[in-house]
Amino acid sequence: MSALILALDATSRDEAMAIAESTAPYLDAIKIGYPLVLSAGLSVAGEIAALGVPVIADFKVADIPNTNTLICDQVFKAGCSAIICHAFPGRDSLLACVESAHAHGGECFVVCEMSHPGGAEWFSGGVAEAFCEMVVSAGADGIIAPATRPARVAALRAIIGGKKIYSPGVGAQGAAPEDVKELVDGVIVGRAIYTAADPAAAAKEYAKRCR
Ligand code: NUP
Repeated sequence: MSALILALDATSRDEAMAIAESTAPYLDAIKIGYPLVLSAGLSVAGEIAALGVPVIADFKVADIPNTNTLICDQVFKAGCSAIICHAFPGRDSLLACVESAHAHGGECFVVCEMSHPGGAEWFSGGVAEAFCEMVVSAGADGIIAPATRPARVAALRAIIGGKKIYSPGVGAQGAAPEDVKELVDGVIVGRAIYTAADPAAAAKEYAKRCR
């Protein structure tokens, strides 16, 4: 059983808000990122949060510690509840994100292995495991791990224990909720919901399949 998180990568504010409003009753969170924020502005985070749905900012933050702090502080001030960061810049950079998140009562998630085919080229060769160790030592709240490779999700779960796993790759990238719903805390679904003819009906169906 897992939560359902909509990846709202629509590129217009009005379209995004219409989808957010109609799907909100079936969602546990909405993930926003560059596609929406670069078109609609960061204020869209507050508008979505005002619907009563927690907002996860998928900015894959990957800079020096000071810049990471500046980015994360803006994200949380805008109304987001969680930030997604990269681990490869190092433990100090990740720690800056964790500290900003926790100072604002939010959460920090770390990309440990990506869901697309190329994600297996680099992340799968021991790198994801090293990132998971860093997640534990830096006190981050959870990881992003691929629904497209459930065996890898299980391997990473063994390292992070009870920390959260949010898992993209369901729908357009080919995985099904049933592939990972018992292994993860949240399934992330984007195009299969927001480009559906009836996004609310699609969200309702995915929510049922995550339970
Ligand atoms: O490994 C990752 N894979 C992935 O698809 C890490 C991510 N953050 N994502 C994001 O999840 C991706 O950027 C998109 O916002 C969402 C998946 O969307 P879709 O493939 O379901 O449309």
